[in-house]
Order: sequence, then C-alpha cells, then structure tokens
Amino acid sequence: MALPSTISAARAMAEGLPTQLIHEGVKEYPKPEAVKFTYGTAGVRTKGAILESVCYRIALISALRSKKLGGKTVGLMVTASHNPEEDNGLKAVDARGEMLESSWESHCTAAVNATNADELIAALETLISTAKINLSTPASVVYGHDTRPTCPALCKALASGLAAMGANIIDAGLKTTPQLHYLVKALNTKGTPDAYGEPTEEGYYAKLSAAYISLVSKFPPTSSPLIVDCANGVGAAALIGLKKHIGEQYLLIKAQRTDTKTPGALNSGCGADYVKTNQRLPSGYEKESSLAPGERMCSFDGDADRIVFYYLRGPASQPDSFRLLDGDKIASLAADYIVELVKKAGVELEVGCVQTAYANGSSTKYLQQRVPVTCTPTGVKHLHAAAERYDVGVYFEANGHGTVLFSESAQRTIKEAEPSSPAAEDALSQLSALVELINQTVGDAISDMLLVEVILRSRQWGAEDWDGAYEDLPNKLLKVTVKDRFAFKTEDAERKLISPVGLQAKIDNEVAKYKGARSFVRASGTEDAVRVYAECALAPELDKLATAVARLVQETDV
Ligand code: NG1
Ligand code: ZN
Repeated sequence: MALPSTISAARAMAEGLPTQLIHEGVKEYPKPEAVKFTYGTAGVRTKGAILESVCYRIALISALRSKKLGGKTVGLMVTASHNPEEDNGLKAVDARGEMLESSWESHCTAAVNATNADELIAALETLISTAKINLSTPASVVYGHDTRPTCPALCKALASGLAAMGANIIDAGLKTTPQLHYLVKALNTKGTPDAYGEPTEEGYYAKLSAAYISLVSKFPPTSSPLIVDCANGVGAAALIGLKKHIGEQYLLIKAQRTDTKTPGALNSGCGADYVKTNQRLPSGYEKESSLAPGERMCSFDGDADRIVFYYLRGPASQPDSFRLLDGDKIASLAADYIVELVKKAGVELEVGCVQTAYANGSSTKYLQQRVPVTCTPTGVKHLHAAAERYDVGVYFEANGHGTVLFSESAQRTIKEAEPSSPAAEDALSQLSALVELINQTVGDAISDMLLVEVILRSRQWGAEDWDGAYEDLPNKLLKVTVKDRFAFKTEDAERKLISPVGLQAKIDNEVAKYKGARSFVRASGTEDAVRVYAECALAPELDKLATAVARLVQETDV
C-alpha cells in the first residue's frame, strides 16, 4: 500500500477518523488469528514475524496520543530488548520521554486485538471520547528501532499507520531505546528554557560526553580499560558514536560482542540478561581475553537500556572468581555518592532509592541504613513514578535497568545555591554535571556506564573496592510455565500472592525452613510464565528452596 499523502489524511482527520485508510491498513496488515496480544510493562512483545498488525495499530494510537498532548511529539521504539533475536516488540514513549501513560495501555490492548477494521475503529472511537481528543489537532511521532531483522518490516507498518493519521513522521532509524526517549524529550523542549539537548543522536553524545569530561577531568585516569559487552546489538553502534566524543585519555573502552550482522548473535550467550541470570561471564570470554583479576567489565542488553558490571576476583578458571555488580550495586554506589555530594554542597535535598522485590536483601539493608527506600512492583514505570517523589530519586532494578531523577525543584536548588566554601562550590558543580550526565527519561546503559566510571574515578576505586559495600545473599530466579499466569495475583509490591488462594501460606512455610530466606512468586509481564525468586543466607540451601517453591507453583496449577 502506498503511503497516503499526509495533507489529505490530515484533512480527513478534521472530519473524523480516516476510516477508509484504516480499512485498507487492516487489510494490508491483518491481525494473526488466534493470537491475543497484551500491551504491558514493556509494550507489546512477542515473535517479530507476527507484529506488523500491532505496529500499524499502535501507530494510530500514538498519533492520537500526540493529538491529546496538543501536538507534542511522542515516540515509538521497535525492540525486544534482551529477548531472543526472533522476538520483537513495540513500546510507546510519552512527550516528556517517559513511558506511555498507563490508562492508555488498555486502549492499546483493545486496538491490537480487534479482529477487523470496524472493531478497530470502534476501539479508537472509545479512546477518542474517553480521552476527549480533538482530532483536528496535529500529531507528531518519532520512531526508532534496534538491530533485529524484523525491524524494517515493522517500521514500514508503523509508518503506514502514522501516515494514515496524517501525523508528522520522524524516522530516527537505528537507535538505542534511551536515545529514542532522549530524542522525544529534546524535540519537545527545544527552544524552551528547559531545553534538554540537541534533538539528534550527535546531540545525545555531545551532552553526555561534555558532562562526563567535566566530571572526570580533575581525577587521575585509570590505566585499565573497561571491557564492554554490547550483546551484539545496537549498543555497539552507540559505543562507536560515544567514542568519537570521549578521548581515550578520559575513557579507555574495549568493545566486545559488537557483531550486529550474524543471524542469531543478538543477546546470544552475552548481554546483561545472560550475565545477570547465569551469574557468569559472557560465553567464551575466558578463552578469548586475558582477563586480569580486578579488570572492570560490563554488559549492555539488546537495546542498551540496561547494564550490569562484573569482574574476576581470581583466575577465570576458578568458579567462584566471578563477581557481579548488578543494578542493586549500581544503586548503592550512586546513592552513596550523591548523598555525599549533597552534604558537601550544603543543600537540603532528600535523596531516596527505589527498588523492586527482586533487589537483593543485602542491598536493601545497606541502602536503608543510608537513605529512605521504597519498594514498587516490577516495571520501570512504577519505579520511575516512585523516584519522582524524592528530590533526587535513585531507581534501579536488580537486572541493571535504572537511572537517577533530579526533580525540577532539586535542579533549581542546585543551580541557585550560594556555596559557602570552595568544597561546596565544587560539590555543586559536580551535581550540576550529574544532572546532564544522567539520562532523566529512562534507564540508559551508556549514561549509567559513564556514571559508574565517574564515581569510581572520583573515589579512585577499582571494582573490588566497589564490591566491598555489601555481600549479596545467594539468590536464584526460576521460570515456571503454567496454564494461566494471570491466575497468579499479588499485593504488597508483588511480595505476596493473593491468588491462587492458599499458595502464599505454603510458600511462607517453606521459606521458614531456611536461614535468612525470602521467596516470592509473580506472573511475568513480558513472558508467558510465572517467575520464582528465592534468596537465603546459606548458598548450599538455595537450590532446595527455589526448587521447592517452584514445585508448589506447579502443584497448584492443576
Ligand atoms: P517480567 O517479565 O515482568 O519479570 C522483565 C524484568 C523486569 C523488566 C521487564 C521489562 C526481571 C525479573 N523482570 O519483566 O525487571 O525489566 O522485563 O523489560 O528481571
Ligand atoms: Zn532493554
């Protein structure tokens, strides 16, 4: 189908939805039969080959979202993050660069499951009347994609939906998820006093690198390189872009797993999820690199919005040499550093930390001794919202997805404070640079990597010093396939099951048998499975606990 002219589509919009174009679009991108899509925590995510109809329809909704927001630019990102290469997904980004307003998620789910054009139009009309959308307002949508082979076809379907709605279309091409979030925020703030940065990929690198260089330039450089596993994904391209802006005297990077061309390589045996879940080096690292103990390493995920660090304490051949520095360790490092700077700067700002139930118990204990800590349900939108309640909110999922939010008033305080000493002046200028360095829209592997490097450099710490903050409790994450994961309902930030009735009491009984133990069960929002998390004080008991809880889940699912 040829893209309809934006002007004629826009004219049709003034009168109502472009119903004829939508009929044509639904014919061109029919919904696969017997598939139920869900727009959840990570948008829609499933096999890339069956997502064209979803892209077309979510594009229509995005145009409506932009209209609802007075024509501000909203975003769409085509990615399945850490999932296998044949998967793909679509996530909508709101005008300030944050996740789509959650009340719109059910409308997205209704639209992507409509079986024909009339049903789809009815779903859109319900949204238009519920959200009181003025169809004659213009729309603007920017979209980007990761390196998956299904992306071009999905982007074509998406562009077709946007054109049908007469939206202004900005094709940002290959981008990391956080770059797309950055672009949305930068486009909407351009030319205002809150300008976030140049709304281009170069603008993104320029902003981050200027802040990074100003923060590290007064500290002696580290001689050892940072080894970066790019998960064979889009992070590899972003790292090349970044390196053009940051000289080796400031950051010595050795990029690994940068193969975005070999089919099946993405996230395979590498990437943040592999390293975190298996608690081991990317596959093959031991053989390829001469890894010196203590050398800093990190892994991005497939769309570069997550990062975990790690190092070896001894020879790679020894199984207990591997030490993980995950999202919890990053949160602790960042919270400590920011609290210290705030104190030195002599300003009144409440620094808080937000975690989920997956945070290691030791990290929660460590953080609670220093800052207020909130626990939210899984999913960045929950963490992000809770972090906004602090002046400075540090939020990280254990898997390495997170960032630091500085509230508008905190930014003002930092900007306007009168330093009482040269040390306070220095702390204030470091805080200002941190506001620029940290991606305020969403977790960002590149920005978080630079943040960690800044802190380690300023403390003159190696990985081992950082690791010394606390000792992780042994922990395990299992996946159980069940008939209906939606039967597993939780409360108390997902720490307690309320359904199936009686299962929580059985889990509690099991947990009570082990020292310092904790375990919880919840339905995944991104996979058709139930996740079982277990941790306990004594490593030899861990497998027994995790397996026993998984068995309880299976026995209930009859
Ligand atoms: P689900 O599948 O809902 O557990 C996973 C991660 C989340 C989050 C989302 C989005 C774990 C245990 N869960 O969610 O933290 O990152 O994917 O990608 O890591
Ligand atoms: Zn991701």
